[in-house]
Amino acid sequence: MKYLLKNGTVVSGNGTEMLDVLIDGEKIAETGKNLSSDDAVVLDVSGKLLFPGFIDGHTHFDLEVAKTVTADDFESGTRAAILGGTTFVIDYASQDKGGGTLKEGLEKWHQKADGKCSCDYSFHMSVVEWNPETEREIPEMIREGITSFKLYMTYPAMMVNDRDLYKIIKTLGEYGCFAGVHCENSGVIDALIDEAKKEGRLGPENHPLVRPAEMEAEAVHRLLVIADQAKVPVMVVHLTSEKAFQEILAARDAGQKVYAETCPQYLMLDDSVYSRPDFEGAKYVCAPPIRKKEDQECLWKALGEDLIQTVATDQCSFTWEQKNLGRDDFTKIPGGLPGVETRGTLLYTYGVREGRITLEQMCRLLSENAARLYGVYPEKGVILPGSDADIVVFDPEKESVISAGTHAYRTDYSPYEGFVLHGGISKVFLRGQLAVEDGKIVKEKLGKYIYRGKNQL
Ligand code: DUC
Ligand code: ZN
Repeated sequence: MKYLLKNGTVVSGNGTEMLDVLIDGEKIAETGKNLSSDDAVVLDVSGKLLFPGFIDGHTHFDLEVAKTVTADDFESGTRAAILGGTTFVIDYASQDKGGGTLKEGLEKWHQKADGKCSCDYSFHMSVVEWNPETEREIPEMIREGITSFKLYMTYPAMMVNDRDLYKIIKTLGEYGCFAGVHCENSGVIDALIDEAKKEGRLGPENHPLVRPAEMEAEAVHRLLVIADQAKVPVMVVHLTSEKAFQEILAARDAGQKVYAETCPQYLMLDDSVYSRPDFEGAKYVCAPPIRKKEDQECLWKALGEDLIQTVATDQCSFTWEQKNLGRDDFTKIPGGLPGVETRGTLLYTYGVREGRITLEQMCRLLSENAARLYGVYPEKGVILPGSDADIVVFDPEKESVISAGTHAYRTDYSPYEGFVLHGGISKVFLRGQLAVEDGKIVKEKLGKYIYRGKNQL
């Protein structure tokens, strides 16, 4: 099937240009002025922005958290993703603690995802235990297209100690791979939780108090010292706070390569959400927590100065009933928020339109940088001849209001209820197939597993 998109504005990481785009089969065949074709379906996209399909490098679909499972699995989650212009998600597969292998983790995640996805998908691999067998499995993972890994400095079921953190980071570096790391100081957080419980402070307003920004910054600092010793680049995932950001800047000033990712919830919301009445704060419980207004402003400024490489979602959704599992004890509230459906439109409305970032930066943050980092550039992340025809036709004039009544998630609330959006997704092409039209999925389950190469950023 061929499509010719006429008169759109193609956005890339380094400019915008009015160009026609010819799609032939799964690929972009040509871009240029005044293109014509005898056998293509011609679509007039004047006034629209054409972005390379958005890439979300941080999702959790069908994940067990706090004795329950996320409301959205790969089926509903990737439907929401493609409706939001995301054509490629990278979810976190995981090894099980207590003798699990990486291979078993990968098989488990393929079972969760294969045949269910409406956008392309891949996995990072969470390494939660390090032993000679795990080490031997790293090249096997690379052959399976997994070139990025995840490490946790918190959560007893997932975290690795500093010795293993160093060993894993160093080994990954030997293979040209890197890890994204969840940075929070586990021990002090546990102690602060003990204090809160002893004092009978059990409501969600205590969640940000037991996971303070200082304990994120401490873990970021420690991670970066360890990665420096290993002489390997590393990524801080879901960066939330100015204090942690300062640690990244200091390491970069000293010559270290450090990547950073933040998420829409840390840009759009502040910690007053935890004090909302009637247990509403539970909806916003996630780790690390949502921070203060000053942190929010720091993160926006960092995006505008190209000091954060990507905005991913950390999508991890729960229903209100699931959040109520922690009614009597905030530490039992399953942590996480939905996000894949509105990442692009929120970043456009509150980033580009507010003058905080440019269109080119939006393209780099949502698409191009992630494609380079996660080893799929230039197949993905750019609109160029030979690239996958993953294209978001974005209408800058469309207006809407976020509401749980209309969203695609299986959650019965939205953390962004009532937020106004300027700009919306008109069409989405996934490898040349029209998957979304007028805000509706017209072809589903087109997604395929993507074997990734190595980081090029
Ligand atoms: N944080 C969350 O809030 N949920 C899932 C994983 C994570 O790190
Ligand atoms: Zn996460």
